[in-house]
Parts: sequence; structure tokens; C-alpha cells
Amino acid sequence: AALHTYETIGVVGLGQSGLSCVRFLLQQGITPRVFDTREAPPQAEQLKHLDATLTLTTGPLDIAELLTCDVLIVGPGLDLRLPALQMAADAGIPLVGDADVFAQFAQAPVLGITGSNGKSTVTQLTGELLSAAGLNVAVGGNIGVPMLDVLADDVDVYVLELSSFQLDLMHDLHLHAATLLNISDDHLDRYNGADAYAVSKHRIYQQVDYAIWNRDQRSTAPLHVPVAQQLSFGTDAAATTPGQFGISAFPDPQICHGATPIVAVDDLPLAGLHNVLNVQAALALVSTLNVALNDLVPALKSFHGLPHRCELVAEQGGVRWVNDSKATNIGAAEAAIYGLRPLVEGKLILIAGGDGKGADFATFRDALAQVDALIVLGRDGNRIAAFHPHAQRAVDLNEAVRLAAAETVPGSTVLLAPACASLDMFNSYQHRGDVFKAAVVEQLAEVMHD
Ligand code: UMA
Ligand code: ADP
Repeated sequence: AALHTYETIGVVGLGQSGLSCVRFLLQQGITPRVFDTREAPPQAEQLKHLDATLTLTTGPLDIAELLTCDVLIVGPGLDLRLPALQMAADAGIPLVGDADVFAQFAQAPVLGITGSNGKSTVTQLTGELLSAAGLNVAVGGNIGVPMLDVLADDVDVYVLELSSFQLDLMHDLHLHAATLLNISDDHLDRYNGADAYAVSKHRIYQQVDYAIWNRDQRSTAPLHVPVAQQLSFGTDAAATTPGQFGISAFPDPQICHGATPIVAVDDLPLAGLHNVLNVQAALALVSTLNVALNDLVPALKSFHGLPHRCELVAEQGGVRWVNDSKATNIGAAEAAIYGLRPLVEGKLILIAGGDGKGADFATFRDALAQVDALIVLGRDGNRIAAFHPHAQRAVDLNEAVRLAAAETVPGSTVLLAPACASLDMFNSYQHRGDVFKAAVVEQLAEVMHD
């Protein structure tokens, strides 16, 4: 229902999204009640600056207080299985996310991107391709900018990265095109099993004009979208049906739209087969807006990817140091290991570990077999070490870098791909990546001195 029809609106969770919701509601002349389960949420100070009269209730959620609201706008970081939220839902109070608020105000078409891995890369690339085509694009969502912060009247198209947590709370947002890039185990601490997580991901297809899925992983195919509204991509040849994406045969594979070649895989700065899929997904999204794809080749050739995703930090003495701090689950770390392994002539040395979010690391065993030396850290480091014959344990990332350096021979690559969240030791995956980069710089400077 429209925001103004509710008498009392509650915002639960004062993170980035919560704060952006409060700011947006105030602009609409609505003063919400704000809740956060933490005793001292980090954004409390900023909230005061927005409006000193706002009430912020902190600490464990109290059902009686929640029942004073007619709708709850819930942050993606809150577990919907919390008893107080369940009771509120049972009492008939709608639990919604920022996407449903966004849906009421967005005037331009919206493209949505989800998947266990590759979301930010595809979101950013799609934005850059649409800009190159001359459109005024707004990019937001899980990529790091709350979607309500990018709402504007002069936007031609929105590109939103949507996490499973945001999809769980999304009921009303119509997407012009949506893609589910891939599904691998993640966030099992927040879902009752892998199936529940996959169901969440499929919510992206609930209201779409075009559904874009991955032929390499049939579980990404929509279940209720008519075939005429489906596009797909994959590492096989593009299906003969017009509009599908694929790659032509080796030795000089091209990314193709139907039978038409668009760009040679070797001309893409992004390494790894997973990025060939990411590029196709972005092209498929853009194609639904009738943009001429062949004009986008320069933009494709200049896209070097985002920081913390298989980012080359340094190359010295024939050793490459790669920061893939964004590999926060096993699937992402596997993509990095399999993507880099063919390029490494010396040893592949992996630094992994952190908060495993309930994952079963037995499934990481085959990828770990590709790794010559393993250094683990963090809360679940030992659970990874159990699947490698030569694992060493470090107390922190600085020590991990020193241990890795001692393992190198010319031609080696040291890869930080933790397969875990960072929050047991760092503020964020960016923080972890920055600490790694600084440690590498320090390590290499010491070597220069010796
Ligand atoms: N928290 C509490 N109590 C509360 C509210 C939050 O303990 O009452 C904790 C959460 O458990 C979480 C943290 O605070 O650890 C942040 O939660 P939040 O809901 O306030 O999150 P935001 O700051 O609004 O950030 C969210 C996304 N974060 C999550 O979903 C955890 C950001 O994605 C996103 O960029 C932002 O909205 C804007 O849309 C980050 C992320 O880690 C990058 N996403 C996960 C991922 O990619 O794996 C899903
Ligand atoms: P997300 O936003 O979904 O976390 P990113 O684009 O930030 O995804 O990439 C995170 C990591 O996931 C990358 O560093 C890479 O190791 C891995 N990755 C990227 N794209 C894919 C893909 N299509 N399939 C599997 N792994 C991928």
C-alpha cells in the first residue's frame, strides 16, 4: 500500500539502508519510529543529525513496540526468523524492504541482478554499458549505495544489485529485466537449508518483462516466465533462438548474440570463464532496452572490473599478489582458483578463512587440491585447513602474507580468496582487502631492503 496510508511506519535496522529509508521518509513528510537490535548502532549519531526528534529504540526487539507500527521496513541484515519479527508478521503487519518503497517512486525501467557471485561485477558493467549508450543510469542496491539514495527524476534506467535478503523483503518492484547469475551455497546461517536460499534467489523473477538465466546452471532458469520472455547465456554456442547469448568455438572464441559475434573473449581485460558469463549477462540485460550491442565494444574493452575482485595488487620478483577479498563464499573462491590456475607457472598459494557462515568446506576440497600451499586465518580457518595436506595457520593477515612470501618461487601467485565473510576480524571485505594490500606493500618493501 502507499506509504501515506500507514499511520505509523517502523524502520527496523539502522544500517545504511535504514538510514536512507529514514532520510527518504522525512523528505516525504513522514516521521518513522526507528529500531535496531544493537545497543549502540554505529549510525545513531547520523540519525540525530537527520532529525533530533526521531525516536530510536535499541536492544532486543520488543514485540509490543513493533505492534505499534502499521508497517515495518526491515533492513537486509536482520534475520527474518527473529521471533519478534515473526510475531509481527503473524499479527498481519507487512514486513517490507527498501525495494518496495523504491517501487512506489521509481519512474524509469529497473534492471535487477542477483546470484551467489558476480552480482557487483555485472551491476557495475551494465551501468557502464548503458552510460556508454548515452543513457542516464543510476546504479544502486547491494553494491553499496542504498537504492532510495539513487532515486531521481531525470534517470533513464535503474540498475539494482539485489541480495537474497533484499529479495525476501521485495513484493512490489516490477523489473524490466532480471537475471539470476548462478546459485552456490552461501548465507546458510540465515536460511533453513540450501533450497530455501535458492527459493529466495528465484524471487527476482516474480514480476519481470524479461528473465535472463545461465544455461550452464539450469537451476537459474525461471519457473513461471513464458519462454518468449526468457533470454539465456552460457559457455556453449548461443542457442539458435534469436536473442540468446553464447560463445563461438575455440581457438578464437567470440561472445555472440545469436549468430552475431560481438567481442573476442581474448579482448576482454577480465580474466576467467566466470567473467565471460558476467559479460554476457550484462549484454543480455542491456539488449532488452534496444541498445545496439556492437557499439558497446569499446566500453567492454575498457572495463577492468572492481577492486577486491581478483585485483592484481603487485608483481615483483616474478610473483603476483592477487586480492580477491570479495570471495566471501566457496563458489567465489573456486571461480578465482580455477580462473587463475591455468595462468600460474610456479606455485598457487592461497590465503583463506574467516567467518564461514555455516558452509560445509568438504565441498571446497577439489579446488583446494589445485593449491600448492594454503595459509588459513580467522574463526573457521581450521575447518578449511582440514582439507589440505600442507596448511599453515596465521594469527592475522600480516602474518599470512609473511608466510605466503616464504612459500613463493618465481612464477608463483599468492591469492587472497577467503571463501568466508570478513566480519570475524574486519569491518568489511573492503577493509580486509585494504589490510591485505598494505601488508603486501610492506612485505615487498622489506624484501627490497634485504
Ligand atoms: N544489524 C544488527 N541489528 C540491526 C540491524 C543490523 O545487528 O537491527 C547488523 C546486521 O546483522 C549486519 C549489519 O548490522 O551485520 C548491517 O545490516 P543492515 O541491514 O543495517 O545493512 P546495511 O548497512 O543497510 O547494508 C545493506 C547490505 N548489507 C547486508 O545485507 C548485510 C549491504 O550489502 C548493501 O550495500 C546496503 O544494504 C545497501 O543496499 C553488503 C553485504 O554484505 C555489501 N551484503 C551481503 C552480501 O553481499 O553477501 C548480502
Ligand atoms: P557479488 O557481488 O555477487 O559478491 P562480485 O562481482 O563482487 O560478486 O564478485 C565476487 C567474487 O566472486 C569475485 O572476486 C570472483 O572470485 C567471484 N565471481 C565473480 N563472478 C562470478 C561468476 N559468474 N561465477 C562464480 N564466481 C564469480
